[in-house]
Amino acid sequence: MKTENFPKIVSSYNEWDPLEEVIVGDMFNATIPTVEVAVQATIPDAQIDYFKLHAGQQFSEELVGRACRELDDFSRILSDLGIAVRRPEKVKKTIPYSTPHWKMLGGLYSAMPRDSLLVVGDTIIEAPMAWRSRYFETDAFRPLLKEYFHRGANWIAAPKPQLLDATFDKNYDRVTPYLTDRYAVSEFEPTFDAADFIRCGEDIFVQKSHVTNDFGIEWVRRSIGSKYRVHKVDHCDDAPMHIDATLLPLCPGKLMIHPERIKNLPSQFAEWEVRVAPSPAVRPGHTLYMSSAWLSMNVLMLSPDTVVVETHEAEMINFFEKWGFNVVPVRFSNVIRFGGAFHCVTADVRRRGELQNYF
Ligand code: DAV
Repeated sequence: MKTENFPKIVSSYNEWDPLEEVIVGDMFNATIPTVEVAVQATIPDAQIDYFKLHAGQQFSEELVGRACRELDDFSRILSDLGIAVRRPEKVKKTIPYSTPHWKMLGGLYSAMPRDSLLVVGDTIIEAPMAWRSRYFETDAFRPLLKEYFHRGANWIAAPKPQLLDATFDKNYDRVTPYLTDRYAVSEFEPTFDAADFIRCGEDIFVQKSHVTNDFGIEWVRRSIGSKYRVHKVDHCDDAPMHIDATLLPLCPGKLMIHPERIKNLPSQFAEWEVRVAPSPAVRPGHTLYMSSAWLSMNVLMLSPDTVVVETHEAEMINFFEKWGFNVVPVRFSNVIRFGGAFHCVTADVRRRGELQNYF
């Protein structure tokens, strides 16, 4: 099939060019994941017993419903701004499944396409995710992926991982994995979550984490080719999973970082203005099932000067306004309970702009 004459349907090289089309996830039937090594390593300790007791059941109907409504509202806000919003198919997650080697009581959700889909230029890569409960997570996005392929995009999936016991290191370092190099995933086979990568044109930054190994990073490096340089970020996160609450390039020349998770700033950013994110709002009783409160940093750039921030994060809103950005505040408390905010729940399909070198 000849594809050269298609107008580019998928085209996104960085985190900030004007957003034209985006996939927004869905919390439909969000299900409590089965606790295994890479889950235990990354969810808050306080949630482990609850997850063990209820794995395979849907999370509270009430909370899931509220999160679904927030995602619908967010989608409407983006549509009203002229952005094409695409949503996944509603796929049930409470269905048990198995491979020849293991059984899961159910899946997780289709809420966070940033985790499962890596968009690099005109290519969408399905990530080989390390949580067994996320094994079929891209199914809900397949109708969209097939459509984008028919309209000229490249669509590839990383080698399907086996996720055997050998894929994991149950003696992973719970305190300083970045010093000992003992993460919850071993180097048995390539695994990564797309959200451990962050794109700045020709330069792509990645963190090794409890779901992303060197094998996975090397697979991405070779697959995307010599137009890109992939840099491993020297972090000091005690439970790393996803770079997008750690290091966020906002537009050319402006970088937001977490106050404690960056050990050595990548040298590429030496000339950039780097500001440390303010602490998240304190919100008693706001149970976070899968993350820390630093999802406050998990913002989405709509263009180089406009950012979506959670309504309750007053300090963060102030931080962005003082730095010269326009802020679009959006209510998202209920989505955030499930481990992601605006960057996580989206996958940029198309941003206006070309491949550039920003350093
Ligand atoms: O702070 O728990 C969340 C990253 C979500 N993609 C954290 C990291």
